[in-house]
Amino acid sequence: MKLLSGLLLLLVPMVTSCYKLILPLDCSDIYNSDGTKLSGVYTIYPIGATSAVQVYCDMDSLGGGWTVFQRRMDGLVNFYQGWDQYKMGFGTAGGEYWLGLENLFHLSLRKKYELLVDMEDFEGNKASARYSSFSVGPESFGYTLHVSGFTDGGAGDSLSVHNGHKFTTFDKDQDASGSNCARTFLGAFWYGNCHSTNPNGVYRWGADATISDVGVEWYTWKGHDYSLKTISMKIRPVQ
Ligand SMILES: [Ca+2]
Repeated sequence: MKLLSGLLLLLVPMVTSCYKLILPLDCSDIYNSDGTKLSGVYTIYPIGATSAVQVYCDMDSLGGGWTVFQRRMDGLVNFYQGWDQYKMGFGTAGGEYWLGLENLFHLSLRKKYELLVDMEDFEGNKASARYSSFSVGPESFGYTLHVSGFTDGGAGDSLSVHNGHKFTTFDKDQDASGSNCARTFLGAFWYGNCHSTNPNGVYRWGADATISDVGVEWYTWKGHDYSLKTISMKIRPVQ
């Protein structure tokens, strides 16, 4: 027993120091290994050592450790982008951005994730929607969305109807509509025929019934005429 406890005394610090050398796959790895647990921009490695990408980590909501993969907040980034941009990601981690479908696919391969969608209107109200399971399939299957297990945080469920759909951009139509939903509603998403939420739509400052359906929308909270002030989609490994 003395030998065993001696070995453990040697091994525990070694294992702990090695752990810090492992590149973080997502924000939960950073949350679990880093002493500081502040929300902000961090570097993660979703596809290995050469895949460094900056993301915003939400270390506050519901215990923290969330990797934000989509974020709208001020309209400074144009989200009407094509397939290559949605595949590889665009924008800036300190502001508005899309992490990229290829990164989401690789994260989905490595861990089981839950999803949190946080949103805010221009009157200061906040709401959220949580899903106990989230993953994205490979490009060969159109980066199909798999989402289930809704829990209401006041926003209602506008995403479950998008479950099982492929991703569509203005230059790649994989939706369930006769037209191209990305072109019609000026966004890019896992459109069906066409949407209950359009988080990558046009940033257009609140309510306007004259340009319905094209805004940054979450139908079950604010309808199709209201474009949100902020929305962010974030994932965390299931415990
Ligand atoms: Ca179509």
